[in-house]
Amino acid sequence: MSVVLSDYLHQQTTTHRLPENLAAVVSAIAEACVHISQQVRLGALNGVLGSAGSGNVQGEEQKKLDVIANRILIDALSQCAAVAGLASEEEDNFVAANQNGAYLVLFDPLDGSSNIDVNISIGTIFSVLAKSEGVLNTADFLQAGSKQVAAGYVLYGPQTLLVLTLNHGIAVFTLNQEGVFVNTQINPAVPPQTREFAINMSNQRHWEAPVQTYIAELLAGKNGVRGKDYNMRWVASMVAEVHRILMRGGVFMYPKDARDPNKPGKLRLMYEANPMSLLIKQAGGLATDAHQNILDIVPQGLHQRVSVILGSAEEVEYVTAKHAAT
Ligand code: AHM
Ligand code: MG
Repeated sequence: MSVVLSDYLHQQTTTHRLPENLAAVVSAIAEACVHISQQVRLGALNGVLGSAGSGNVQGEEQKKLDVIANRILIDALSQCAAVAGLASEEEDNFVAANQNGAYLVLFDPLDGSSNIDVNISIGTIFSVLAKSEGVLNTADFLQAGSKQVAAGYVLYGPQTLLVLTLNHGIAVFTLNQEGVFVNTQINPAVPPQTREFAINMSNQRHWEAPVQTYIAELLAGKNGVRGKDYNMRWVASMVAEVHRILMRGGVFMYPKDARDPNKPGKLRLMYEANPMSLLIKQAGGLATDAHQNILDIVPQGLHQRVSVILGSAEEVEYVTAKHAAT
């Protein structure tokens, strides 16, 4: 008999004492993502492609679907009594929800925005934290990734998949025709070694020396110090890249570069790097910012950016060690 998301959450409440109100938060996120998936699938038929004509707090152009997905998540999660507050890539400040809520949800409503209009995989990334007592403020959200009580993503690709961790392994669900997430895989494992890397090569001239050296070694293949040929992929959708790595290993990098000295990377710590790092850890992989484990970083701001190197543990250790040596 197939296990659907509500069965899985129920099992977790008994086997791992998952609090019922946390199960309710995860259900609300999943429900919202089913609605987002419907909008993504219809595309031009629903007039949802193209630019929204606005920008977000990070000065990035918003697509119509960025705005729609953000609204769907805020509306759905505000109605969930267990949610105290929300933080979104598309909102300057946190959004207060329910006074008695016990959890905070941080999300990138539609990651990989540059792929929306060209029908390539995109996704929603989410992170759930417990809220401490007292009046909600930004500091409540600034917890290290190791404190996450749940994290995951929904990939809108050839199939819509929910990939979830509650800190006890990973469960993968596939959205069926009836709009129900059905469990299709348990505990994917990232192999420690790999022959596949993902980096935006067009930024090569801006990289720091250790990344230059590392990628040159991979490109040298069998003839170089690594002694094996590597393959490369770049989807420009972090959700798709992380999913590929969870399924077959690899290393994904969006390193700090010299384009804007004020930005320590492109990706955001709280709702991109942290949830992905927890999933990768649960699958036996590793995620660092080239110096330390991403999950140990003490956050300074809701929209803080960070360098990201994640995936197969031995490969991530190799790149991180290269940075320590210089
Ligand atoms: P977004 O949140 O504005 O969509 O940006 C994040 C995305 C990631 O999904 C992806 O890894 C990266 O940006 C791609 O960047 P680039 O277009 O520089 O290759
Ligand atoms: Mg994003």
